Amino acid sequence: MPAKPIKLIKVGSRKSQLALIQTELVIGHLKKTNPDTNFEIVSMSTTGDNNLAVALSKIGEKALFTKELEMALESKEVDFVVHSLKDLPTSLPDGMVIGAVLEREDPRDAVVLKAGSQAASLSDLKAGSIVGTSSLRRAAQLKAKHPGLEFQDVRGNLNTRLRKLDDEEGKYSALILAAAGITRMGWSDRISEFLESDSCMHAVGQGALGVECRQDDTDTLELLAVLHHRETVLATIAERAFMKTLEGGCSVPVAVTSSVSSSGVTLNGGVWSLDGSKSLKGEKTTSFSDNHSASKRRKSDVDTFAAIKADNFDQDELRSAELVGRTLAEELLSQGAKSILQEAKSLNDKK
Ligand code: DPM
Repeated sequence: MPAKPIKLIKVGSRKSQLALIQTELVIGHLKKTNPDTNFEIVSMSTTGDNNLAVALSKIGEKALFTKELEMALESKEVDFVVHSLKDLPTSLPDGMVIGAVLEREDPRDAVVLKAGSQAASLSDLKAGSIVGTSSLRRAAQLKAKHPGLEFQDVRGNLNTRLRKLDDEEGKYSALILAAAGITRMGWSDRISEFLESDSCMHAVGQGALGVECRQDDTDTLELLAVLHHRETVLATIAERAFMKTLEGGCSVPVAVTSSVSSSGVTLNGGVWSLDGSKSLKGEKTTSFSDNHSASKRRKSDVDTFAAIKADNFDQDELRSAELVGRTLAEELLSQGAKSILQEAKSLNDKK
């Protein structure tokens, strides 16, 4: 009997160790249910990887870590691409969708101290200590909480950053990083403190993996759909709808936390000025039983929510999640969020 033909799927990934670990993780899940399929990783560098000297928030391109990979998708060089969901803009290029959002790791930010540090947390650091982060979101929130500390850019992939931190001659006393990335690298023993939402809310989508593919590639969408994690999908749709309505990107301080219960989605979100002195925060809950008629769209449009396509879940629930994000953003905009964000944007451009 002739052997069953082996199907080959090509998977795009950035070249960093973390990106490759995340890509292997997704492939590992898919291999379990698709034993007759081979997966080949096609890795490439992106604009974000190639501009390490320039502050992340100043490269000025939203698709910083995704553009080259999306071109490979478009030309069918690859069938899907694995990303950290927080690096995926809330609007994708025409024809692209997020076909899977995997169960979220701990979404919190974490403090990593210089090797051998006597401190146990940010509060223990001496006034004037330098904390490395290129995230305006982290710096803005933490400046307000720790006025004695100095926040400075640090670039490079996680391996480079840890090396810069531990360098005895180096200037950094601590780094703020996503717990999820540190954990996936196997370095969770380096985490000294987890930041709770009262000191630093996390980024939109943080801790979740998103898989991008072509919207019309029904075979790949079907392959990926089993990876979708319902609660993570609902939470990240709410967060991404919030960001999208605020028109935020990585050049403005926007942060969230969210939770999903059996009855609905709750979103906390805020915007900050760059120095953290001004902020607007709010909380909103929507119930799955709410009547969605007001936001009903034509059937043909109903299938993506902040670029996430999850046909295997109740679309009314996804609509609820999108609504909570949009409504909270509209509420903050009506209270003056726009001027805080515009000021942050223009100050950051001038820096
Ligand atoms: C985005 C930000 C950062 C990354 C901005 C932010 C952090 C940049 C920095 C949008 N992407 O969070 O406010 O600290 O200098 C990134 C990391 C991960 C995905 C690393 C990290 C791993 C965690 C995950 C970089 N993208 O945040 O420590 O998968 O969610």
